[in-house]
Amino acid sequence: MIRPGKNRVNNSIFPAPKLFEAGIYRRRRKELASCLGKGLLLFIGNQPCAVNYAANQYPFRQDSSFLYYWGLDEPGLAAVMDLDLGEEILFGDDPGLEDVIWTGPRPAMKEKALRVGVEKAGPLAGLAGAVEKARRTGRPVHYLPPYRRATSVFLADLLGTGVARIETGSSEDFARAVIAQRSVKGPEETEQIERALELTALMHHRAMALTRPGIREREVVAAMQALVYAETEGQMAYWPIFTRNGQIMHNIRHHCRLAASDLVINDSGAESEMHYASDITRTLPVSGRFDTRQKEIYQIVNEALDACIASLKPGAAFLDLHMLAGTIVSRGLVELGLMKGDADEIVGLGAHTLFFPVGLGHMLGLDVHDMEGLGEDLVGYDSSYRRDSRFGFRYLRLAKPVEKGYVVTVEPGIYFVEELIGKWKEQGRFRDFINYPEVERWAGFGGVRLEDDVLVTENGSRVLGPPIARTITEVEEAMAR
Ligand SMILES: [Mn+2]
Repeated sequence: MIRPGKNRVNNSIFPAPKLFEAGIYRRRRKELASCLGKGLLLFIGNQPCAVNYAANQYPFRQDSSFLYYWGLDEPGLAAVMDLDLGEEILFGDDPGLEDVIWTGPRPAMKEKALRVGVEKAGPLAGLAGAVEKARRTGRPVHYLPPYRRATSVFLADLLGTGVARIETGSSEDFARAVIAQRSVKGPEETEQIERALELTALMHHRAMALTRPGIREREVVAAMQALVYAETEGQMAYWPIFTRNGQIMHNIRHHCRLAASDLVINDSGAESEMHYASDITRTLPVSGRFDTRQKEIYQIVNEALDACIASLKPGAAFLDLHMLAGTIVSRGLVELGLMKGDADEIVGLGAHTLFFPVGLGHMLGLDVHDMEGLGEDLVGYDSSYRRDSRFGFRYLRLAKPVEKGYVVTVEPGIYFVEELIGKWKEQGRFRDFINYPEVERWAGFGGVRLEDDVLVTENGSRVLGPPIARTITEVEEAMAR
């Protein structure tokens, strides 16, 4: 359990390498090789990313698939797996004296390669030769879809083609094999996610204690960021959402001052030291006590979250859980007089998407939307679950059945998006199911979202990480602290 300020300190010039034991990376690569037939698998690590000029850089974030198979968390690396020769080579440059002067000493490539179970290492300039040799003998060169333009340009130079061709020419078989493997988390990975969640629990409880009328959103965000940096020197897993305008799904502005009547959505998570993400949402009454309306909506969302977690097990289609959440939301809104009619009929037609227009959740791992860069449909859909193009369904990131070892987020919500309500009312959309005059009386309510991170187990599921106040009583108690 993380206690603030009690983490280990290492005063040598080198930070301690944050790696799993070499055997884990070796096993992962062996399994990948056995899934794919012939040719060369090319892995391009991320490069430094300039803010406003080359030497002023964003904090470095390694590519997640590179981290998964090769572990090394620094810029300027690439790797190949030669499936025909059974050979693995890591490419990267040893630091020269100038590098040492500016950025300090670093271990040699050879030494770093051994830490992740790779015997051959060479300078980055050698990569072109390895690729050229494979292509001369007519063997295919596979790479994963690039999501940074710098990687596309690097690949275009390497393969002697244009950026546009690079961006459409990645290997789907390679991506599918990586997704199959990364979807099922090993115990070393769920442990990392739980470490991120320990920090996230501290963040959320700190936010609960700080949130009060008159405070600015960014003050609370700053307190959460301070915790993450002090404990891991790392980053949050994504830019935090902390807003009184929680009806805006990805509202990353923090400029507002909170008032007693507001609800505030806190959707924020930390990265573990080895870059595994957490993704937690809580909704707080700024006054410290939920009023009647806030309680009513909150209870529905909380019930939907409990029901979906209880139904999560191997073989359960995530789309069915999404529909279950929609049914509970609809039933609750009918009871409150905001909707009319039968909950199953409402969900079948999609009328509830006025209040719940987004998906129930997504995969979680090294990326907060895990593996989304490899192809959202490849991650969340399969041959029997195709993306539904209707409004309110097309945003679903995950629909297919889950398997043991998957880690997913479950994040139902109820949102009052005034522009959407206005448009639907004007069109008379689902007027048999939506009580528009009543809905309009809730203008300015905002939104409620609750989100936990859940591991699919042998027979069911387990909510990962330490408990984070979620019931009405727990949240009110945490806010009173
Ligand atoms: Mn999420």
